[in-house]
Amino acid sequence: MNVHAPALADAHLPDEQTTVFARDAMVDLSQHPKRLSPKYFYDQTGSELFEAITRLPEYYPTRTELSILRDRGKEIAQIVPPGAALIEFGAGATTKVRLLLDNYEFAAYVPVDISGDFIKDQARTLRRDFPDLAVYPVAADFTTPFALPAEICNLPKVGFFPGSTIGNFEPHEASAFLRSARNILGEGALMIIGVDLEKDERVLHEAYNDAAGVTARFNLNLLVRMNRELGGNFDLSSFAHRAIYNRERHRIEMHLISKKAQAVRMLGTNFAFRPGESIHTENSYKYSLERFSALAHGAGWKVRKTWTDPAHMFSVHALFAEG
Ligand code: AVI
Repeated sequence: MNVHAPALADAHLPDEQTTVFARDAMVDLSQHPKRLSPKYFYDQTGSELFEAITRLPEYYPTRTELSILRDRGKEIAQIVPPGAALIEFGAGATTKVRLLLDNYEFAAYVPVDISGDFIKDQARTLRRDFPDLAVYPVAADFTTPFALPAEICNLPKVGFFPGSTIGNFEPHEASAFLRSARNILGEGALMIIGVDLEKDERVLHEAYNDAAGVTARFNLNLLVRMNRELGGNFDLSSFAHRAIYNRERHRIEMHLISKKAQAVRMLGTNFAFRPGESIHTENSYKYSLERFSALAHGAGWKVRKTWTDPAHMFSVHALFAEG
């Protein structure tokens, strides 16, 4: 029996996803130190807040990656084999993939995302704008093995994983993802991947502690979600957003810090917080070109080409799956 069933019924969303969220939250908030998975940032509000983050003056990754894809689009297109299928791992706004589709005639586009509805909508607009492009959406968790559509099995494959989403994986998870992507795409495939770079710590600090407080709202939205979906009673004014750069581990860490001693009740359980105690909500790893290249090599990829912006803020790599 699900012991949390009454609390979940109160939360009015007793579906399978909520049950998984409930289980993860219960386990992760019982750890020392407490933590929550960053995958739970992205409900409707969280996705909108993330889109707002990408437009912030302090948040350089999105516009820098876009500038690289725009400026180097032709060079990227030159190494793409003719008639290839473009497979995007996780599909957000279509802005980035359009830059590749504009520069090169791919035969097919395969967006892979857990949210089937989202990619179906996306497929509809891309089919309208690129009438010659075959679009085959795949609803799957791209971090685990999935099958590519049979229609593209004979086409050359180009993976696409922009946004430095790989930075939100622990290094061993990043390596496992690259290895799995290589298995899925197969020998001879290319992979275009965006990776955020190490840089001046003040720049990193500001990017994750923006003056308008959008990143703080994005972080605190996890508590809003637990209150709404899991019947929690987190008092938002009693937690503060904190993002720090951990130099030894090359990562920005996001935390929610309890401003006082307090007890929070959720799913029939009390969670005690000490003043200053943290819930660790996200890591965003920053790579040097050398460390990323070593990671890719270890997962069976060869770095064929790397592009950065003039200020070396962000990098885009073309990886090749050698036999
Ligand atoms: C999605 N991901 C690459 C973002 C990042 O920069 O790590 C998520 C984010 N967290 C805070 N701001 C943006």
